[in-house]
Amino acid sequence: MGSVSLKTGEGSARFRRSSLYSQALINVLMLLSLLFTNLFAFYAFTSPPTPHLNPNNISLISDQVSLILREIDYSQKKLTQMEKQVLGYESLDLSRPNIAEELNTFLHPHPLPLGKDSRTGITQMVSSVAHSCSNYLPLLSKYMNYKVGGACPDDWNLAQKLILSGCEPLPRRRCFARSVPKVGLSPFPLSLWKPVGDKIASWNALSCKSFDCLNGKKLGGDCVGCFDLVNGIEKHRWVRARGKYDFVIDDVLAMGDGRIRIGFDFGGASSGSFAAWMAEKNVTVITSTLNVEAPFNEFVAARGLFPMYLSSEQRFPFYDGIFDLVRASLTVFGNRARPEKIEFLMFDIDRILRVGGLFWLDNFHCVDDERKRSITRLIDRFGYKKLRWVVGEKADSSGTGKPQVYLSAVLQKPVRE
Ligand SMILES: *[C@@H]1O[C@H](CO)[C@@H](O)[C@H](O)[C@H]1NC(C)=O
Ligand SMILES: CC(=O)N[C@H]1CO[C@H](CO)[C@@H](O)[C@@H]1O
Repeated sequence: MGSVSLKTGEGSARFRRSSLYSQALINVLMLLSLLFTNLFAFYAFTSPPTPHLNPNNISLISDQVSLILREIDYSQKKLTQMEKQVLGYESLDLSRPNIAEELNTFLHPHPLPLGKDSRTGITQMVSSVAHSCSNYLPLLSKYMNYKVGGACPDDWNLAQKLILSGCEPLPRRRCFARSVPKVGLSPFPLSLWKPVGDKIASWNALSCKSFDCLNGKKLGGDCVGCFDLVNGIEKHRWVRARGKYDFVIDDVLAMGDGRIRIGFDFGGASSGSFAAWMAEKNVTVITSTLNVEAPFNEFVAARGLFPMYLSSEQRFPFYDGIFDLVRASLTVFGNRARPEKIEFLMFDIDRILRVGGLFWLDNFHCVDDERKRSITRLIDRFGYKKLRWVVGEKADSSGTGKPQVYLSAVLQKPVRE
């Protein structure tokens, strides 16, 4: 693991985990470099002592010492360089040609006008950009190439591509976003289940141009006809169980002793129906969703609910221990996600849940038995109280005929020392 330092501004450094191989390689390099410099020093200082030391000898020794120091310095630089290459990223080099001026301006640190702040000790304000952005510098520069104070380019596809590549948060801040007149918004709580008109979103970058079109598509595992608020499955989901893996909201709320007031719905692609049901129970739920292939965020907002545009790769932007409930759907973990990825998420979910709060793992799809065992082991490590735990096979919805293993659970966060 290494940290990245940007030439301008400190990155909100997130680490791509290096493979065991590259980690081992770095260790070996480090060891070799240490060994060589030490041998060199050993040789230099143990060469036969001279009986008659004169000024010439002394200058010779000092020459040798500075040679050694130069050598050490050189190997250290070389090592850092190699480490960066092995880890797959370089510093964000803003001196490269064709870098958008606005990117430079954004990342330039701004000294505090009154000098050092006595409470925090900081002397300058620094804007951040993720270290992964450095792998996509030409794209990022294209994204940052806009007229300050003018209209933002209509390039959400580009922005989302950067975000999904780990370049998050994005640094664009000084242009006017496209404004879409939101025609036909309904008052709350009528808005929760009232069909949303196509006019509330911009469809430019999308292949579908209406919600009707989207309803005919399978958008991620969690959204099948999810924009159909009248006849879609979401009209019954979480209130009427389709099988033993589906828990109903009333049951889960009862497990929270009537103290479930705020929640976080962390799904892959969501039109906000879980939050809508919860709103009817007077529970405020934030829905995290990207806009992959559909205007999910606009749709959730049009229902009078709180959408959050967030990829699953970043640490949740919430303080510790604040949520009464977190629901995570199957899609967020991804069928073939590495175990570490699930661990990153679990720890973060644990962090934002309050003691006594509930984690609702909703229809987690285990690709195989090993995945089921590893998620079970992981959950056990957190010491949650298993209020509900249902695991077993059900017919595959994708139509391969092979039964798939699913896990649904409601878990209560324990007091921890
Ligand atoms: C939600 O809050 C309103 C206003 O306080 C109240 O009238 C209503 O009964 C509450 N609904 C539920 C399900 O608790
Ligand atoms: C180790 C070394 O270089 N010793 C030299 C020190 O200086 C005297 C006189 O100049 C030489 O005779 C030694 O060889």
